[in-house]
Formats: sequence, structure tokens, C-alpha cells
Amino acid sequence: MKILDNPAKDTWKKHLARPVFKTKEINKIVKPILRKVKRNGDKALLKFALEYDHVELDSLFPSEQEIQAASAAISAELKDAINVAKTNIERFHMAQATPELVDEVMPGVVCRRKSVPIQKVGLYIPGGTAPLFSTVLMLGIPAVLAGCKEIVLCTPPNKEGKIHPAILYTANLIGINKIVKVGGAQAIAAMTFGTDSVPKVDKIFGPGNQFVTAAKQTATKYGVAIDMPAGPSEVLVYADDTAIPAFVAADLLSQAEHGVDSQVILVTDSEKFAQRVIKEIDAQLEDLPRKDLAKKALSNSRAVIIDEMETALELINFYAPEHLIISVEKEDEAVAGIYNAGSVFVGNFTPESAGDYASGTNHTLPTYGYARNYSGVSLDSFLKKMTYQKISPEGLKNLGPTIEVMAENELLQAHKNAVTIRLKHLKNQKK
Ligand code: HSO
Ligand code: ZN
Repeated sequence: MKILDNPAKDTWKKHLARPVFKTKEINKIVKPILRKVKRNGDKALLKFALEYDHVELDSLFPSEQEIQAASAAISAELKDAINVAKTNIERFHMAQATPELVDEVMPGVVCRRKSVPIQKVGLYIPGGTAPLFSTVLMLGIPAVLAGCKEIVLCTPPNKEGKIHPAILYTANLIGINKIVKVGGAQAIAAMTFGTDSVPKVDKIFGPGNQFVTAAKQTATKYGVAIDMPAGPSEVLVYADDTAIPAFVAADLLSQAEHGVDSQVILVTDSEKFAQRVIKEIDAQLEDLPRKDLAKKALSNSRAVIIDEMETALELINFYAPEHLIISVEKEDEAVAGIYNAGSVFVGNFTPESAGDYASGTNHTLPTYGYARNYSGVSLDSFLKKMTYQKISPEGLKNLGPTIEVMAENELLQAHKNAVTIRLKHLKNQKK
């Protein structure tokens, strides 16, 4: 981990640069996958399973027996843990629901706004090196709570043609009944175009590798919405010497173990503290099963020394981290000064892992600086807001002249007429 001592502001961009993707090369691979799935549907999915997952599937769906076996394979301890997480995530996401808004803005003019579920949603759960069953909770729970009519979950099969039992168990637990064994860009293609087995959806959610990310981006060209643009996971820890170096090291490592391109950043006012954290990282790293991944991630990571809190906050807002842990004495001041972060973890006893799994907040968050202009996944991500209005004859008499004047001045006579014709009708009725 490289230490930067009070870097000049005009060097922040360079020092805090995120990994760059080879979008062109990735799209060269992804485009034909999309084309083949669009053309050949399920047949293409089965072929890709053979090519990429090295398995010949009889069916794209798990059998009832596979679902039962998955439940049997999960320990009681894990089931209990999943239940606690589920309860907290349900509770915090349910609390996000907003009541219907009704307002009579002027006499006889009533406007309403109501949340309506997105009808068909697709959830992607990556396979890869870690079975992210927690992501099933983070995406599935708000989808169910929002009332989405059709929820399809795609996840790649292993070499035996099975879905990881914890993923299958969790999906089944929260009531997702359309589970499909398909991974990668081909899963995104299937949900974009629809196949015999996979419904075409309105919005696709979920993390994935660069191919999945590129495919999701392309999906938007076909009228499908996506949760957010994605990049590798990241955490920034802002700590002073009231923080505990071993805790900070553990937090940085928890994010570094996600993947080689994860980014972890320490911002602190003390070089001595940074040195102690680095020492702790080295010690804790050795016992991690994923130490090779974490080591690579740490090689693009930085410890930044910044003497003044004001400048530190400026740097954090500039970087806009996906996760921000604040462990400083003046924590309220620091928290209040942050406006660009996906999710904020406050105090020495709030590890990012809490939000990753079980506290109730969502772990699908904007990375790659998108915390500047995107929110993390929430109940709202699965809802649209529709507006309604009803105007009474009295209301149109009140508002009509305003509309007429505006329409006339926009040179849109037909708009004006739509009001005038009604006002005339009302006048004639009176006679
Ligand atoms: N930190 C990840 C989420 C996750 N962590 C899932 C563990 N499992 C991205 O925010
Ligand atoms: Zn994580």
C-alpha cells in the first residue's frame, strides 16, 4: 500500500484513478453472445453452458429435488443467520415505502402520485469465486416487497450442473420461483430478449464481471433499464488515532478480498497511524484464504495522509467511494460533511461487513465514482412513480385560462383548443 503525504489537489485524480476497462475488447466478445441468444434462445443458453460452465444441462431450471437437496445441505446455523439478515433487510426496506400522495393544488384540480411496481425484473447472481447468496437477499427482498409481478433470478451452474445450495436455498426462501441456470453475458441477453425459459424483463439488477457489466450496458439499448453502472467494489476508511489499526486493517482487507481490481483507500491525518494499519494488514493477510486476490487489490490501493479534516472530506467527496467507514473523533462533523458516498459506516464498531450481510441496508451500491449521481438499490429501485390528475368543471374554469395563455405563447394552438372547447361547452351548458 503506497502512502501519499498530503498530495496536491490537482494530483488527486491521478492518484485515486480507478482501474480502466478494455470496453472495446470486452464488447467484441459480448456482442456475439447477445446476438446468438437473441436468435437461438434456450438452445444458445444450453450451448453456452457447455462452453463456459463446462456442463451439459438437461434443463435450465433446478428440479424440485435439487431445491430440497439445497435446503438439506445448509446448516441450521446458516439458516438462522440468513433469517436474521432477512428480517433486518425486510424491515429496513419496508420502512422505505412512501404513502400515496394526493393534493388538491387549486380548487377542483387534484393531483396524485403513486408508486407502482416494475412488472418484470431480472436478478443476476454471479457464480465465480464466492457464492454471493447475500446478494439474493439484497435484490430479492425489495423486489418481493415492491410487488413486482415476475421476478426471475439467473445464476450460473457449477460443473455438476447445480446451483450453489446457499443461493438456491435463499432464493427459494424469499419466494423467487423462477430460477434459471444461466450465467454471464448470456444471462443478461436472455433477460433482455426473452427465451422460452427466461422471460424478457423490464429491469435487470445485480453485480457481475466485466462481461456481465458490458452486457447490462448494451441491454439499455433495447429498452431494458438497469440498476446502475457497475465497477469493482471499493471501500474508503477515514480514520484518526481514535480508530483501532487492527479494525481498520480488517475492514480494508474485507473489501480487498472481493477481487483483484477492488480498491481500498485509507485517509488519515497521521502517518504513524497509517504505518500501524499497514503492519496490521500484513499480519492479517497471511491467514486469509483469498490472500492472493487481496494482495493484488492492495497493490492498487493507497493510504493518503491529509492533515486537515476539511481537505480530507473534500478528497472523499471527490473520490465518491462505494463504502465509506468513518472512524474519527469528530465523527458527526465528518458524517455531516459527506455528500458523495454509496453507504456510510460510522464508528469503530461498524464494519462494512454489517451492511454487506445483515444490518438491513442494501449492499448493491454505486461504485466507480457513481456515488456522485446514483443511489444504491432500495425499494424505490423496483418501483416507478406514476402521476394522476382529475380536474372538475370548476377546476378547469380556474386553471383553463392559464393553460390557454401558455399554449398560445408556445404557438401550440391545438393545446389551447383542448381547453377552450371544454370551457365553451361549460358556458353553453349554463345557458
Ligand atoms: N461488498 C460487496 C457485497 C458483498 N460482500 C457480498 C460480501 N458479500 C459489494 O458491495
Ligand atoms: Zn463485501
